[in-house]
Amino acid sequence: MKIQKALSTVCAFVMSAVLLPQVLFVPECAEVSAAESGPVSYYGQLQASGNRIIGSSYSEPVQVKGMSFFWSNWQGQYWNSGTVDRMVNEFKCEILRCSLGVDDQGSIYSGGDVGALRSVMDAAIAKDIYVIVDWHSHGAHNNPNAAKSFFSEIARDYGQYDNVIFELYNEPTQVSWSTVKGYAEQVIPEIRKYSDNLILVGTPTWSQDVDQAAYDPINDSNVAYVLHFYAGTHGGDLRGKGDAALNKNVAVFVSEWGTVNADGDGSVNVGSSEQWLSWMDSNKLSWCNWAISSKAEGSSIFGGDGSSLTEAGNYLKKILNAHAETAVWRTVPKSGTDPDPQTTEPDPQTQNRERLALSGSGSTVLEAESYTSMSGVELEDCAQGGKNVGYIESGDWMSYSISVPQAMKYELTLDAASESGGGQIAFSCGGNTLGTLNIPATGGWQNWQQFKVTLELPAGDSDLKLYAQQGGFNVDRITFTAAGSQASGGDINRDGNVSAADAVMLQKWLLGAGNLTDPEAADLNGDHKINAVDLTLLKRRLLRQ
Ligand code: IDC
Repeated sequence: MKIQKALSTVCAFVMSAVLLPQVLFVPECAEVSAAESGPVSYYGQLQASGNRIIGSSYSEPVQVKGMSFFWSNWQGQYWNSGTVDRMVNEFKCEILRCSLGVDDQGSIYSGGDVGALRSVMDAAIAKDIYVIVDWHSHGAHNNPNAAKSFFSEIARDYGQYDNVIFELYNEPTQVSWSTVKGYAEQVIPEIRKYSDNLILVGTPTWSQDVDQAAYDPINDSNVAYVLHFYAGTHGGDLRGKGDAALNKNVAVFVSEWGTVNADGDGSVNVGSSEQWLSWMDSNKLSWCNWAISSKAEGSSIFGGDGSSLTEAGNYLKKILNAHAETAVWRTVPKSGTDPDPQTTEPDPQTQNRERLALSGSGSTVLEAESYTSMSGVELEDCAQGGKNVGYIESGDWMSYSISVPQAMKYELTLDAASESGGGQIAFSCGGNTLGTLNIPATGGWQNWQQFKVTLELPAGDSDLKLYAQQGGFNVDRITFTAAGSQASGGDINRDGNVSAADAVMLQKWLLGAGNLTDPEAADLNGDHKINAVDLTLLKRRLLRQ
């Protein structure tokens, strides 16, 4: 059970103060208000999903942006809630990275920094933003035990907060990926005892060889690999490594980047920074910039007086403020939440729309235009009669109120049309992605074909969302066929249909003749045996069809 961090009441705040006995928080209680609701309440826990990161309450790619603290042992004066508040209020950070100073032998420079780390984490949680706990070392693999005990303690105390992200190793230098991976495989289980939150793993050569990690990924379902760059030094070659990793379908996280040279100094390289920023935007890569510091070097956002903004500071503030203008959590009400009654006219097409009750057997047809809410789509006359949903572009979605008697699999058959193909739909309920479907070209915007996907729908009332990861298709109707545990089966000869030919193939095989092209599809009742029961189930299903 995750603890909700929408700290909308003082009560909730006191509760977290009790859970985390950091007395430090308590004097701030009075300041907590409903306005503190931030990206974490909106997106939920961050989760690696293919080469993107999504949220546990938001099934589309999430990109969050913010700043990195400097080495705690050298710029500890910023490690407090005042800085967190300034970063959130003035810079509009959605994430902060805490670079806990750890030496090349893998030991914390100053044990006292952990207290400061905790107070920064508490402040970030109170602000409802994400916070990275970064084991900021160039030699962490030399001392896995130190990292294990540190992360175990932090995960125990903070792992239940969706806000928290664990970064195991800032930047390995000249060590092989297998060494880094071996280290990570020792530390990850310590965290997993308490938390399934996102874990970031640094990569060889100052976290540049993200491609090497992608070729030999870690066996854990919520890991992203770290890419660091400095715009004054790095360009297209390093982006190529990032692309290679993404093409291997792993999640990538830019937990640190600089506008300046790789030594942390020099002036802001605006041209190169813009190229990197647009590359990160197009790949939905989350990032933190180096650094919250007033050390006399180009990457510091604060000047010698400790508070005024440097060239880098002004630049970062501008970029982060611009991001805030379009950040989804600030601008888009959550689907399923009531739009503001003062400002939104009821949509005559969707008001009074009834919840579609799906039965536990047989088929139910849903007209695609009977959504209860949508974003970006339009209706048009359909060659199959009535209307269809059209003009679906990437990022558009439709949501349908459904009700399911018990959690079970349904085969969805979409009547879809696409002139040029490339469409990709993600189906989700309550923010959980249930499955995806590709829509290839059908030869025209009104040339309808049927495409199938099997989804396990949750019991009770829910909102089923069709989200266009890639647009360029129309939908006319969706047929739900209850499939119980047999949904994915049946297409034994893999010709794309469940038909009498499949029953013939299964029957022959049961009689000792011929092969099953897809033996898994022949296990219709999912009991891991293929026998006459499966044949009977298949025949019944064909009769129903
Ligand atoms: C740098 C600081 C610099 C300090 C040095 C110590 O900017 O003042 O003397 O650390 O090692 C990184 C590292 C980050 C570096 C930064 C700039 O993660 O710790 O900070 N950098 O060199 N990777 C690439 C660049």
